[in-house]
Amino acid sequence: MEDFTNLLARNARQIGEMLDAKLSNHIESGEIARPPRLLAAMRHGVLNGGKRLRPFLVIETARLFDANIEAAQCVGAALEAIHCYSLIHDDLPAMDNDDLRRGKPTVHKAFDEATAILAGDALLTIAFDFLSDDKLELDAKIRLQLINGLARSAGLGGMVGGQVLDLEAETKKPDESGIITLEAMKTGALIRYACEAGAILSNATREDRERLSEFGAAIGLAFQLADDVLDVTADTEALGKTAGKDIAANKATLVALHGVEWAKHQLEGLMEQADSLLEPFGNKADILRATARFVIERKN
Ligand code: GRG
Repeated sequence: MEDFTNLLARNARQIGEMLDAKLSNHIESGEIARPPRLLAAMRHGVLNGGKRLRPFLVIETARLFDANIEAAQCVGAALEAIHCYSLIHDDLPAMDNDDLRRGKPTVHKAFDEATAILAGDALLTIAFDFLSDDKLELDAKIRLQLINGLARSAGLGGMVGGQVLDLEAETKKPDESGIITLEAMKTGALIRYACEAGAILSNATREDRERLSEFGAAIGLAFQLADDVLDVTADTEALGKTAGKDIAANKATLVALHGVEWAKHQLEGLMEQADSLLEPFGNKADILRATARFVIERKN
């Protein structure tokens, strides 16, 4: 297998190119004008060196079923647009109030707060533009399932709902199951969707779809747990965002509750769970296994 880091970097380049093309100053049919400052803020929030892990998961789960990779890349780009919007909004003074993202000034610092809010809004809508565009060749029923799945994982009962629970947790500490729910929603929902989307667009069986959704849930939880560990153990330069914020804010995380060693043990348990869910796919799932390992061991 090609070195995992190279694979991830190549995917990041390809997804970056798709997003770059979508965020050009070319006016698409149905649009009236593309205001340059808004477009520049969207580009700042998107084309700034993310890992593009969520699109990678869509593509690699789709590969299990020999699906059309161009369609998977398009679904991945839509998902990445939503992920980038969530980061722009999360960094705002009303939420995490952060100056640094991916090692660069956050969108509201480089532009202003109103522009950052609107750049996030327009990235959310552009995700649905990607998925509904007829340049994306997909069976209508599959397309609707993809759109519906994305809306539900990103919205009220998914990422946005999780962010609200996270904000509420600042004043009323949740118990362990509350923390797991909020993390499964805030961070886990999009990662889970990424894995399920690969199966949906491949028209996989219900069983395979559920299996990949469970795989996504396991690595989504691992992703957040690793993030909480990094907040304690890494420095700001390595992270590309402010380290130590959870402790400073006395935030309720599983790491705050049980400690770093417990979290590392849990991460290994989640890796085993991910491995066993991938078993029926044999060698075809090697890249997904490596992705789970990467999530657990990541340094930023
Ligand atoms: C504001 C609606 C709204 C939602 C925000 C995603 C999120 C919900 C908040 C982000 C808070 C945070 C830093 C959570 C930790 C997990 C996470 C999403 C890390 C960033 O994702 P990566 O590592 O980032 O995939 P890159 O930069 O590689 O894209």
